Amino acid sequence: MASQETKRGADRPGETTAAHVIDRRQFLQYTGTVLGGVTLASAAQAARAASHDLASTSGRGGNGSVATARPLVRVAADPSRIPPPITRRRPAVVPVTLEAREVMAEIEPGVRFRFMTYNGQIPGPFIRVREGDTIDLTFRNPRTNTEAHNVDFHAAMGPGGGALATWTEPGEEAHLRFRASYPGAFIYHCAVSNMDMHISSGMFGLILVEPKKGLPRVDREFYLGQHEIYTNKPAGLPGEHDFDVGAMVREEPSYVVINGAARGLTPKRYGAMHVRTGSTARVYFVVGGPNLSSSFHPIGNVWHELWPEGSVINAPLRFIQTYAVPPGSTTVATLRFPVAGDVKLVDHALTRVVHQGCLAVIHAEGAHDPTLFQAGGRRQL
Ligand SMILES: [Cu+2]
Repeated sequence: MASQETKRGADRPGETTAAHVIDRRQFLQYTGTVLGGVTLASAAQAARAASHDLASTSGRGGNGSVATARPLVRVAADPSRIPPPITRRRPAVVPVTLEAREVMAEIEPGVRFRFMTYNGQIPGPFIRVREGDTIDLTFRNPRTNTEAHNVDFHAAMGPGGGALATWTEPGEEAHLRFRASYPGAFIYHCAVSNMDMHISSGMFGLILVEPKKGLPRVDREFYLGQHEIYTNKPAGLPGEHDFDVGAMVREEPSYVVINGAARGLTPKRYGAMHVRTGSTARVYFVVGGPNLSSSFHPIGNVWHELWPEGSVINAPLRFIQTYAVPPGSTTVATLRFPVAGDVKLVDHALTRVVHQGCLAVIHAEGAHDPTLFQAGGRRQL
């Protein structure tokens, strides 16, 4: 198998051609939540309207940080960018290259943040191997970085999951070989001394170790990762946000995001995921944290099968509405789409959806049986 080094999704234009653009009101209707009183987000919106500190005028970052005159990269991983299911029946040595990249990008339009990533994307590249394979990892920390980085694989049996073996300063490269001796979907993450900050800045991803007999066939697969970002300004306030260690210690994030971007995988930003009615999809979901669990829920649907902890070797749970996924873990779950329309993937701690950006959309297109679901219209009383 060829190297699984994933090309940077960061500087691709993204899927911005979605047909359905929602405004904030629709967004709130979608999530079934109504704002009352003055909120953090609405205050931030007012501040945004009043502010002249727009990203487009930049060149002067806050607190002496980098200028942003050049276009900002996209860190949100393409949820469809997953290596195909493995068909071979013998173990292989799988070369994998991960590179730590510290990049300035937007959490939401106008809000800049210095992310730390694997290969420029959040979550990091989806690594797919088969039980019994050997991962031959090259880990690079380019000279242009400012921090030490490494990788702790929960799929690796050995000290630190490889954290010490891969610990590199800027300008260094390290190598690690390990055998994927047990199946499942596992997180990998940075594990240097201030690992909580590095994970909160984006350094986590998922490695799938397929069981020897493979996984059930599905029509589509999607790759999503949730984590929280602790910044020194309220969510939505334009300009550059710096990392706020105090907020992290208090566990009070500004943002809780899916794939590194506030409402990133929605029609209004990089685009929704798309499926056909009658199809099936498998979702690989990793929670980086570093501190918050996700109450993972598909609005207007149900997890038809769900493998807790990504333990795909076990029998799945059936028809699960909301499932808790702790930091440092994963879940694998399937959806079916008998009805056309949007399925919104959220953390059902809904403040994180309304005020902190935790939303991704799967849009199902096609015909469906109206006896299963049909809106009856509305009228004035
Ligand atoms: Cu790191």
